[in-house]
Parts: sequence; structure tokens; C-alpha cells
Amino acid sequence: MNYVNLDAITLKEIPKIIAEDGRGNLSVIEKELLPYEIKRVYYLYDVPSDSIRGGHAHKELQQFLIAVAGSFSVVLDNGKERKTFHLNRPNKGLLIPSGVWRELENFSAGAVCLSLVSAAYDEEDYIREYANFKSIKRS
Ligand code: T46
Repeated sequence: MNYVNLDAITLKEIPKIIAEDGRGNLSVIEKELLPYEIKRVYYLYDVPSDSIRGGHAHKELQQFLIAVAGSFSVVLDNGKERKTFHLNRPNKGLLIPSGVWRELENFSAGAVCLSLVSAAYDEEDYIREYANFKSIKRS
């Protein structure tokens, strides 16, 4: 599994269309925004503020996370260092490549985490033991 440079991961702007007549905003994700075809969409909601979601890495799957409502933090870990991102705007998303450990925490009340992913659900793609992730990264 390749080394992932966390410095290369930043929040990505999602185009926003502001209604000139004050009807509010609309954000749109077209295929050029992501480096993969979206194969599945799921979302996390009603997450208690003390819950930690994620806690795994993916072997192949790539994903784009958006706080479509509320806020939460995403801690990414490449096996050597960690970096924390705060997602709190519906027009910014976090593109997570494969081979990165992730933990989602500090969910605000009413937060919704939308996830646009590159593959169908496959439990075989998950690395759910941190020690296992570290040893794969070392090898
Ligand atoms: C990720 C974070 C952000 C399914 O049956 N189908 C699905 O598409 C998904 C995503 C999950 N599940 C089942 C598997 C488990 O029995 O739903 C249950 C909860 O899944 P998990 O514990 O993996 O949930 P999270 O929130 O810890 O992780 C999920 C995604 O699995 C993961 O890819 O990056 O959200």
C-alpha cells in the first residue's frame, strides 16, 4: 500500500450557485470534480456527539465526504502522521484516497455526513484493525 502524503489532501471547493433573488444556494457536483465515477452514496446522521465513526482504512475505495448539514471532524492517518479536517460547509468536501485510516468525530447536533464513493460495499476492502493497518503500511 502506497505512502499517502497528507499535505496533498485539502478541502475541495464545490461550486455554489447563489440565487440572485435571495432563494438561497445550490451546490452541484459534476463528474469532473472527482477522480472516480460515483458508484454508491450513503450518509451518516443522528450521530451522537461522543460517537466515533470510521476507525478503518480502505484498500481501494476512494471517497468524498461533505458536511451537508452541521459539522464534524475527520482525522486522517497515513501510518506515520495524522491530520485533522473540520467539515462545516455544504460547499466544501474532503477527498480521501485509498490507504488512509480515518476517524470521524465531534458531530454537531443535526450533522449529516454525505459520502460519495468509488465502489460498491465490500467488507473485504476494509482494514478495521489499526495494528493491521500499521503493519501493512510498514511492509
Ligand atoms: C467510511 C465512513 C465515513 C452497509 O451494509 N453498506 C454500506 O454501504 C455501508 C457504508 C455500511 N454498511 C453496513 C456495514 C456495517 O454493518 O453498515 C454498518 C455500519 O458501517 P460502518 O461501521 O462501516 O460505518 P462507519 O460510519 O464507521 O463507516 C462508514 C463507511 O463504512 C466507511 O467506508 O469511510 O462511513
